[in-house]
Parts: sequence; C-alpha cells; structure tokens
Amino acid sequence: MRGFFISFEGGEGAGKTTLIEEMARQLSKEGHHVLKTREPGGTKLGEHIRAILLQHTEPVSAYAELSLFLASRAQHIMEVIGPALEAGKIVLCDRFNDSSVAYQGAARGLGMEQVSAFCKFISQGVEPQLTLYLDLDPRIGLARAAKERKQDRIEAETIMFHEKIREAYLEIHRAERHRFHLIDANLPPAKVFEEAMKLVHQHV
Ligand code: Z5A
Repeated sequence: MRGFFISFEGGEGAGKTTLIEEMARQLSKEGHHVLKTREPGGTKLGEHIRAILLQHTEPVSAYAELSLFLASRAQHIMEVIGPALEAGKIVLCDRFNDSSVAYQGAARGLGMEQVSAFCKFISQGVEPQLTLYLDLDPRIGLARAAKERKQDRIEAETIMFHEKIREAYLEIHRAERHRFHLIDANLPPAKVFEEAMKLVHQHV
C-alpha cells in the first residue's frame, strides 16, 4: 500500500471528529491527499448498517452487533480504504478494529482476543499504521456528546459499560505502544491537535 492509514479511537465525545477535521485541513495544506472516513459507515451499505446499529430500539444480540460492525468494515475496506491507500492517500478513519475490541470484546463481554481475531480476519491485512487514542473520563465525554444531540443506543448504556471501554483502550495502549498512542483529551482542542500532529509528523 502506498498511502498511510491513521485511525482515531476514544469514548463518546472524546473529540475525534473535531481532531479529524483540523488534521485533514492541515495535512491538505501540507500537500497530502487526504481521505476522511468513519465507522460504522463510509459506504452506502455501511451507512445503512450504521442507522440500524445506532437507532434500533429492540434488544440486539452482542454477536449480531459485532457481525454488523464487521460487515460495515469489510465493505468499507473494499470500497473506500483499500483503494485510497493504493492511490497513496492518507486515510483518517474515525474508529476501526480497536472499537470492536473495546466495545464488543470488552464492554459487551465477547472477549478482547476473540474479537481481535475476527477483526484481523475481516480486515484482510489492512490495519492502521498509527492510532491516536483520545483518552477521557467517560462522564466528561458523555456530557460533551449530550450537549450536541439525542443519545443513541450505545451511548445510552450505563457508566460502567463506558468505563470498561476506557479500561480496554488502556490495555491496548499498554500492549501496542508503537502503534496505539494516547493523547489526553481533557486538554483544550488546540493542544490535542498539536500533540496529534507531532505524532503524525513522526510517522508520515
Ligand atoms: N462502535 C462499536 O461499538 N463497535 C465498533 O466496531 C465501531 C463503533 C466501529 C459510533 O457512534 C458508535 O459505534 C460508538 C462506538 C460504536 N458508540 N456510540 N454511541 P458515533 O460515531 O456517533 O459516536 P462517536 O464515535 O463516539 O462520536 P462522538 O460522540 O461524536 O464523539 P467524538 O467525535 O469523539 O467527539 P466530537 O464530536 O469531536 O466532540 C464532541 C463535543 O466535544 C463537541 O461539542 C466538541 O466541540 C467538543 N470537544 C471536542 N474536543 C474537545 C476538547 N478537547 N475539549 C472540550 N470540548 C471538546
């Protein structure tokens, strides 16, 4: 692959979307070809799956939930991420495999290792070379997100659920420090951006 793949991870309201917008602007100014995308979503099929996953009001089996996130990802890789990397672009992706490992593996209890193995199978070797994890107390993140919009199905989970997600991300950070970098998301947005750009310039 000629391009460079960066994923963004964190709990609700951590500031991923804000950071991706700023970073895309900056990298484009620097002359890079940039693709911004997100999961679930990024394709027509993925956006349908996103609506089902976030808005469905009946109980959803944890296995069904994982399968839908992975279906969205498989399509996303084939239609969008793979071709963009082949074309030499920098791909900025809001969530990827680590979200499945943290949300479905840890918080839903399907097992981090098992989910990670499924993710590897589905993503066919397409993995982020750099992941920026925005670390934040979930209470602060949920309060930020609540100011913006109505809670979706996953945001409406208990605080314990969101704490498990944070613990899982911290575990990934301890295990994969070369790829999975932690940024304090409690810092002001300009500082988060500065820290993130430092890391990107070290890698790209
Ligand atoms: N999910 C999953 O379970 N398994 C998977 O495999 C995948 C996903 C891929 C996607 O929803 C949901 O799917 C998500 C995980 C699950 N769980 N939920 N719910 P989403 O894409 O709609 O939600 P999100 O990814 O959590 O996005 P978000 O809530 O919009 O958060 P964000 O993008 O990280 O934050 P933001 O929009 O940039 O900022 C939120 C607010 O905070 C906004 O008003 C900003 O102006 C403000 N902000 C941003 N940065 C700062 C700083 N530094 N200080 C203060 N305020 C700030």
